[in-house]
Amino acid sequence: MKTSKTVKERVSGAESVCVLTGAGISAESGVPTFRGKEGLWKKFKPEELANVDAFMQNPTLVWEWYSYRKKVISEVQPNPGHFALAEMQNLIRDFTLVTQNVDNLHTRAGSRDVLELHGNITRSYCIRCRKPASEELLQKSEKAAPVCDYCGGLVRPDVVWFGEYLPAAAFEEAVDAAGRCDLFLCVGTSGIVYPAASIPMTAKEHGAFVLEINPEYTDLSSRVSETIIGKSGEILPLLVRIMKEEHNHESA
Ligand code: BJW
Ligand code: ZN
Repeated sequence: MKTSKTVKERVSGAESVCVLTGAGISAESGVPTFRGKEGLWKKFKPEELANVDAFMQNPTLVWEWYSYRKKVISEVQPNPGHFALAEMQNLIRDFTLVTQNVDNLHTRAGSRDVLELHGNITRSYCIRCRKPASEELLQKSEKAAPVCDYCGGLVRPDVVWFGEYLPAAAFEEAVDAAGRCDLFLCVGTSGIVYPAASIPMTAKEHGAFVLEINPEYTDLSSRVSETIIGKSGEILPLLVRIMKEEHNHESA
């Protein structure tokens, strides 16, 4: 890994770390990202499918799309990038993991208290009474959006679509953590979807070292402290190794 002395110093000396992940961290597990060459949304623009109007106009199309993605996600495993972040949580006194991903892979890798800004595809709820849909109802509804057992309303995936507010408590906690961390990691996100993309800048404005990890430069690259060009499944384990060395020094 080609890193500057500053990166090593900032990583090894970090006492409060906040991480923002995007679809790129799950790419090495086999979950397609949204945008770009291999992007999930080559045929449809994200804005066209991931909004409530699209769902109301064609619930079957949108539901089928989410059923397909749920199936993909259920068949893959967390990768070394997810596991490295789970390990990092045990090394750092004040650690916050914020994700835009809906795939549940951080939790499956052992991360605790993950702040899920865009929801979680494994859950669904009724648009009328807001009650969560039972596993039994979801099991038998692969093709068409089911109706709620309680009120007959349409059931939708528990994710955040364009034009919808992010879960307020999770977003506030993420902004707080960004404001107090000394190291902020921005991992596998194109940085074009707001308000999530504003969180690294909050960290920077409060004096954190903002380190981006991505195989390509992004909309955020010119505004972060440094970018490491590389895959998260390769770079994050190296950062954990640097943190562990520091840990061993301290306890020696
Ligand atoms: C690797 C890799 C490897 C590859 N290792 N990396 C301010 C300014 C402008 C616009 C707005 C603004 N505020 C709000 C907006 C509007 C809108 C928005 O941001 N639009 C932009 C597109 C311009 N935002 C919203 O509507 C948000 N809500 C909101 O603001 O509420 C307030 C409000 C209410 C009412 C009216 C108006 C405002 C909600 C946004 C919800 C986003 N939802 C989605 C879908 C979730 C459900 C689902 O999964 O289907 O979330 S869209 C999609 O994009 C998904 C993702 O979480 C999100 C971000 O994508 P991400 O993760 O960055 O993925 P990619 O594919 O873009 O990038 C992958 C990266 O990985 C690439 O860089 C690769 O290089 C890299 N990579 N392999 C590491 N191995
Ligand atoms: Zn209902």
